[in-house]
Amino acid sequence: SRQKIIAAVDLGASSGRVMVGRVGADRLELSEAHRFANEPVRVGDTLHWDVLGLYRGVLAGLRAAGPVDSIGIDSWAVDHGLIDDSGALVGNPVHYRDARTATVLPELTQRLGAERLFRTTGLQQQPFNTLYQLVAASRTPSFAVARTMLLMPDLFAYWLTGETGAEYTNATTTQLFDCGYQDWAWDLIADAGLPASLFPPIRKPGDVIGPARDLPGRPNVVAVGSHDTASAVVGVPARGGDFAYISCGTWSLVGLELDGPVLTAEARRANFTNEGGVDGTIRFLRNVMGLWPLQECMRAWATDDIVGLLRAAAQEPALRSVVDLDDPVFLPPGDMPARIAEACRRAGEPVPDSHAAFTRCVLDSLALAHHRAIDRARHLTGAPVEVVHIVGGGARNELLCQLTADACGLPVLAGPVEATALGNVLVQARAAGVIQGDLSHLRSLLRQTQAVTTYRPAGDGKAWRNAEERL
Ligand code: LFR
Repeated sequence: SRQKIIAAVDLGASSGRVMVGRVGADRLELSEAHRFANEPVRVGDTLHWDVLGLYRGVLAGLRAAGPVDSIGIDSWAVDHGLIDDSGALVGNPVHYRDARTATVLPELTQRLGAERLFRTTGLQQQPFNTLYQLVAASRTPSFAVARTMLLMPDLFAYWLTGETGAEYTNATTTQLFDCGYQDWAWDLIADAGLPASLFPPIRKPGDVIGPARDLPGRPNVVAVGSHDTASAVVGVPARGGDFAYISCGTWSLVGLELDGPVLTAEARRANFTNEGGVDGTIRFLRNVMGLWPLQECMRAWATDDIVGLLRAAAQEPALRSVVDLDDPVFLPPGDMPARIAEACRRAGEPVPDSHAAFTRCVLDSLALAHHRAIDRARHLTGAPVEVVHIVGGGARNELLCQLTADACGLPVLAGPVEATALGNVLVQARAAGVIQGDLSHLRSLLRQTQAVTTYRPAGDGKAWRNAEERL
């Protein structure tokens, strides 16, 4: 039978991977060709991505993958490189957790108006939105020679193919894309003082970008949902429409798949975002702090024994200390245990006294935040939610999945862990013609081929309501 071999490059905030998918009408198998660390580098006051190191990992992975029919690239959103007339990188791309935009967000919001920003772009307010990053960059000397802004996956696609463009799903995360007109928000761009010429033409998931010039066989690079969360949502093995999803990794992206944006004042105040999904869907979601606080605690403790930590955390008393993980104090890197302890102190919660207690505090707080976001999403849209899908690395975290089921009072279906790579592969497979149909069809192939674990809610939710009150 007809089958394709497809490479998915998936770059996450803590690691990158190149996965190989084998896809046929009834077949979807994924294996890992290469995984590499993504380690940001602080130079002076600025936190950078090591983009050349990442590109080295991408190339090594694509070589390890062997002959493939096509390649798709996704990564975290909003970050970008600027290139000059000759195609050279202007400066080194900056990490979205860098502090350079701290004063730009309030300044621009004041100047452009929060309502206008939301009505036009549908986007949440985050200090790291590309809008604020570009305005900060525009005040540096090198900006004068910048000609084109390339979002991360588009930058790597450019290095592979020589073609420039902006993939749609990721472009919608910039806060510079008009969710009504479905093009760059030219008026906003002008009023922000940014040159229109910086923004390349939009391409859609499934579009062929061009052949990878330096790889054997010159396979085509194909646009996918290049925002990792867009690919992850494609990779949710949902049956029907009454589901909420949590794409859980460094972030938890918690929300619903909708047909159109929700641009109410209520949605804006709740800091929900309307991001563009594959096939014209809207990802109506909230950025919840995710596993980042735990990752940062582990970095501070110099341990990578996540299994041991989770086992110990499961033995800790439930809901002893909870913190509001939506608080932006948790956003930057740095001594996370100290910040959690301080948040507990301020809120009158017992300060965790062991690694296990800190871990439990983060997971209880995260499950609460998951519930809060799902509840808000339901309320803001009126949409029914019967089941919560958890995909991404967090789907492997049994304690978190159970706590989320308990906090939400809903069944949690966990998996696949590699939903992002699977969503990336599926969109390429469809572009290649080896599978057909809409998202529900792609998802039925996921349900046939990928393992999913069910967690039933335990308890009556009272303890969770009480903890919620304490926040
Ligand atoms: C997840 C993610 C989120 C985005 C954040 C920053 O990896 O892409 O969707 O808000 O990273 O880019």
